Amino acid sequence: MRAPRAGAYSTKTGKVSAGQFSGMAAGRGGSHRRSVMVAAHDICKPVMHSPILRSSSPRVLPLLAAAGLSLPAAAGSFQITVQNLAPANGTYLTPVWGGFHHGSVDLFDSGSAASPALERLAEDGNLVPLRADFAAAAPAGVDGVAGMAPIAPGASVSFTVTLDPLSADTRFFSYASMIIPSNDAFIGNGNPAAFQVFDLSGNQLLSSFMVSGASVWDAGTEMNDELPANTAFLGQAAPDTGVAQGGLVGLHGGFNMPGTGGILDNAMFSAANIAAGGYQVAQITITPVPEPEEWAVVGAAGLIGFALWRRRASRA
Ligand SMILES: [Ca+2]
Ligand SMILES: [Ca+2]
Repeated sequence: MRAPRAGAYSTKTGKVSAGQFSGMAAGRGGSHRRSVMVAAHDICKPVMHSPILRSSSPRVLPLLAAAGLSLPAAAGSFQITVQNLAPANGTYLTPVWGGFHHGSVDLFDSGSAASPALERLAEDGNLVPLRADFAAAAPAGVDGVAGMAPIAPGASVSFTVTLDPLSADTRFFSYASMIIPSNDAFIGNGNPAAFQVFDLSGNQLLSSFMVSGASVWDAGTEMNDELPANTAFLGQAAPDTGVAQGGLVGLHGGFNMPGTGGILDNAMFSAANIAAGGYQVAQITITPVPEPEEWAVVGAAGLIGFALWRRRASRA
């Protein structure tokens, strides 16, 4: 048991107010940088897209490609959406952090002790220290948080950022979120280069990936006793409550067996067995958002296409 700290994530009722999370998401500043280590589980089934329309704005590519037109690369808005893929009575997620960076922002290494910031994320869903570390490690990076409260199975949340696809400062993506309920389970990529979103020409390489139950991490900072009083989203009443583990970050491997009074014995989480075959935790998508003027271009392109189609149809 450690002393409670402010910025908590937990209640006796299993409900958390939006205010607690919006506060957590706000902080930046501090310092943190660690070595790079690649783990196969960091990659979590990326869906790679072949380069599309070189020298074209990714914001309007799908529609312009259909119309046979292209625009020069430019900065624009991108929406990052997180869907909780857990089944009913499965795991929830704390608000999901996502950051775009230069490729060497290292959140953690499997087999090494968690940073203080990762511990706060994994035990309480507190993103303030992690965002501070990110700001220090990637001063020209861009980040945001999806969701303001626990994200239920089936729910989708998102945030929007402005990115320059040609910038080396925001070419790579990292993410992190706590699995709830749990002592210190989380999802995230320890390999900073696991998710390259743009190539050197600004083409979008990655638009979506899934996170499976088999790739859930244990921060190694808190014993997995799953006692309600120690477990966020069950009965934990204050942050940083639990039995210190003193371990290393590693794959979680699943909750305690049913019948032991743990998470899976709670009716609300009877289907939260992350170790079950095929269990999916989340899907994360990164989608360009057309600007209003681009919709006008797209609309014009559609009219041109329609006119060409009519001309061809009338000749037939
Ligand atoms: Ca643990
Ligand atoms: Ca705890």
